[in-house]
Amino acid sequence: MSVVKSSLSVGQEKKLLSLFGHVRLHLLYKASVHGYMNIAFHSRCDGQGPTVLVAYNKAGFVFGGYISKDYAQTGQVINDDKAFLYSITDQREKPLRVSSTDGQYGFTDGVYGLNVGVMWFLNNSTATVQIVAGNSYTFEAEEMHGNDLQLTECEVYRVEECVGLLETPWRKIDLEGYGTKERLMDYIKNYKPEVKSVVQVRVLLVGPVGAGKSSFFNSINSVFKGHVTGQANTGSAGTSLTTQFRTYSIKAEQGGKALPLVLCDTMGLEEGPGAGLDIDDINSILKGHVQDRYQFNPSMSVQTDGVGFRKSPSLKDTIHCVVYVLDACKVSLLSAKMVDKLAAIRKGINKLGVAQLVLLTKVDEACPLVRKDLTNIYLSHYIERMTREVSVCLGVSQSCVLPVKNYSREFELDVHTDILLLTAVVQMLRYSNNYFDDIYQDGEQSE
Ligand SMILES: Nc1nc2c(ncn2[C@@H]2O[C@H](COP(=O)(O)OP(=O)(O)O)[C@@H](O)[C@H]2O)c(=O)[nH]1
Ligand SMILES: [Mg+2]
Repeated sequence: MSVVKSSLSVGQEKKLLSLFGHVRLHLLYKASVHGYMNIAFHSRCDGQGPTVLVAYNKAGFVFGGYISKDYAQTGQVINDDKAFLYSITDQREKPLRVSSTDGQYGFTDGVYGLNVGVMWFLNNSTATVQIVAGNSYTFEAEEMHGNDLQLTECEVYRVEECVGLLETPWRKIDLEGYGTKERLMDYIKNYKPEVKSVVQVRVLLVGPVGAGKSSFFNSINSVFKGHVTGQANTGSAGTSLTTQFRTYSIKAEQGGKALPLVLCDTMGLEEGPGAGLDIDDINSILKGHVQDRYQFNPSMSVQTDGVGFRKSPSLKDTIHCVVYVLDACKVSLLSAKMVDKLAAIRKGINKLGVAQLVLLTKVDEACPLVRKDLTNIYLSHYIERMTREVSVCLGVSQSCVLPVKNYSREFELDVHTDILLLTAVVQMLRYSNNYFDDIYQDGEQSE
């Protein structure tokens, strides 16, 4: 997935946020990525509730409008007493904020961009802001945009109220104390696959670059090591840091027995054809053809005569559970191409009957209440909504979505982080058992 990032500087974001109460901004649309096209704009922004449009020009102005009502392409004038226009520049300490002249008018809900009467963004799918005579909002052009109507970028963010926490948790799990952590660790250590020929469950982690696949392995390894370690390379480069297929065993304790679990880390999924992991690569991995340290070639599928290709894999070499790894902050930004790619992968996996789960990472970055206290995770409206969005987007049930926080900058373990990570592993083992049950029932078990 190309990572869609906000163009707001820290200072600009701070000024923009100062126009609202306690909110967070969620990037929905970015012209340089999705195009200055009305279709792209509306497919991402319609029906999203309160949004703010953020336009940038060469003169250094960041300006646009907030509306509290949906874009819906009704062609109607929408009354919105909360709507306002704003402008931010380095020269001004405080943003300029302009409410509509009559205190009622919000915008005209047409097919092109944001139309606030006097200014029309994305009119005719262009980067030029159209100025229309009128007095729906009154301001000095020089103050609003420095008379520069040619946009260098245009973004729309959903404005989300950070309302408190849910009264009852959306999922019940015991996050309290070391007893829970010990119990989960014991379950994992003592787990035995239902099929005798398999000693270790092989879990494949797939997802966009930067979603936290390598970090998840490092985090699980850390929990069992007793301190934070970083065996697999992690980072924030735009393209895959991991170009090898790696299979990681984890020791239950220093020098001890390996856990009944192998985490398989791959190159990231990327949008375009011929980039990142493709569907044929995944099929080869699923069927057990790809060995540890196989070197992927991002522009070529797995070669059947290549080094590291296993010609006749058995059940123990195949993948028993596929885990889609997605960044909770980017769920709404998954491109249509990425969603299609995931759907195609899922279709192939459905045929094989392999267990499928979703790991939702970076919950700490996605919700400030969770960042403050990880035990808020099952009380967070936002995380609950993200798990729902992911389940709809991938076509899996919500119970298959496992929110976690990986270790990324800490030195020391934290018991709540551990419990979430271990809970995810336990689910992977349980789902793998379902898969083995199916195989067993199909009479394919040889021993
Ligand atoms: N805050 C936070 N950062 C994370 C989390 N998981 C991963 N990261 C960071 O995200 C970046 C990409 O992670 P990485 O594991 O390399 O992604 P991969 O490409 O899927 O293997 C790294 O800088 C990690 O430290 C998480 O749960 N919380
Ligand atoms: Mg990686």
